Amino acid sequence: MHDPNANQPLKRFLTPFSGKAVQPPPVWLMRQAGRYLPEYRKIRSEAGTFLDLCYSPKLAAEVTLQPIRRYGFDAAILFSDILVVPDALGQNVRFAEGEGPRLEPIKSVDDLRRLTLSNTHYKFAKVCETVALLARELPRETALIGFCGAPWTVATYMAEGRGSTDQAAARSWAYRDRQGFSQLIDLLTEASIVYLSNQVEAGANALQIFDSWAGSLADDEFERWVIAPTARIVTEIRRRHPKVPIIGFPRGAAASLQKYIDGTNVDGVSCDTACPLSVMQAIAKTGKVVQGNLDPLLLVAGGDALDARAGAICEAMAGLPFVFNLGHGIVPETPPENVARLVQRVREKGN
Ligand code: 1CP
Repeated sequence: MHDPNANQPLKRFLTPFSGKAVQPPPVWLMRQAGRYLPEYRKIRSEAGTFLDLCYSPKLAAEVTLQPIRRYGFDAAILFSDILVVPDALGQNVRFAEGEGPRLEPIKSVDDLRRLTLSNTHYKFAKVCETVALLARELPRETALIGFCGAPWTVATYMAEGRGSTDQAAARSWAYRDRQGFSQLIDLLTEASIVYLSNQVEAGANALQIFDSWAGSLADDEFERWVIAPTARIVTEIRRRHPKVPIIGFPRGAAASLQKYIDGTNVDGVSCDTACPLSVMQAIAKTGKVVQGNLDPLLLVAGGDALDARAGAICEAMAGLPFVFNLGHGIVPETPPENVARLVQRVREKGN
């Protein structure tokens, strides 16, 4: 008998990237591994520092698998962090308990001299050991997403020395000394190409480039520091690995989304919570995959409001190449049972 699913890839997450809709849509959530899960907190408290956890393949693989076991997401995202790249390049990076990342700030080209691509080998290899373990251990139907931070977003942390609300240190450096700042961006671009290629070679099925602070730049600066380096990463990865889908997440840049897609040639975009559903529909109708965009705080609130919005997103995107996700990462206050409720809702509603 003819099986209508015979030509579907085994991993449902990958189907929208061939331009086809899947019903119900594949679902995974940014930061699906993390502090909202008690089993994560247990391993985190036993693992030493946060970066120790990122460089311990067995433990990092285990925390990647935890949300897959609980919820059966269609994709797992490698457990690591975007700040592994500056750490591997040689910048001093640490995660202060309850305060977020702290880095010894890079202020000028002189400070850049301490960072080199040849430093990265050992630490990138540790992360890729995690990828290889996951490629073996994940269920066959679950895709594995590798990732990096986009050069602009990683540079904001490197220049500021910590997370910031306005990315002032990086924006000012870029205005003051365009050439010097572009050396930092170029270094990060090259490191990201190596890092992502290594992840694919170790077994990642798709890649996501997190540009969490893309929304803080003026138009021309956005082209220079967000679009151009991302385009170069996409070109280089595609040349080496033409079949691996690449998703961009230019958070806060809904108004420039089409320009981002045209300029970078990514296979899909992750949309933040503020992105209108009409914009997501228009992009998906061009054949690009759209991912998004439930408010993570609605996942904390739960209840009927959660069901209603999840349903509305699924309805708006039905029949289009779409992956259900949040508009940003899960927050630690999220009740784990609300995540179960959401996955159930997407799978019922999207059917
Ligand atoms: O102690 C802890 O457990 C720290 C919490 C934590 C976790 C769970 C951090 C510190 N990073 C992570 C994991 C992480 N970070 C993943 C793993 C996979 C998953 O999603 O499950 C990913 C993809 C990231 C990406 C990341 N790190 C981004 C991009 C996405 C986003 O949230 O915007 C950014 C900006 C970071 C930096 C970072 N790392 C950690 C924190 C608290 C932050 C944000 C700092 C800030 O507020 O600016």
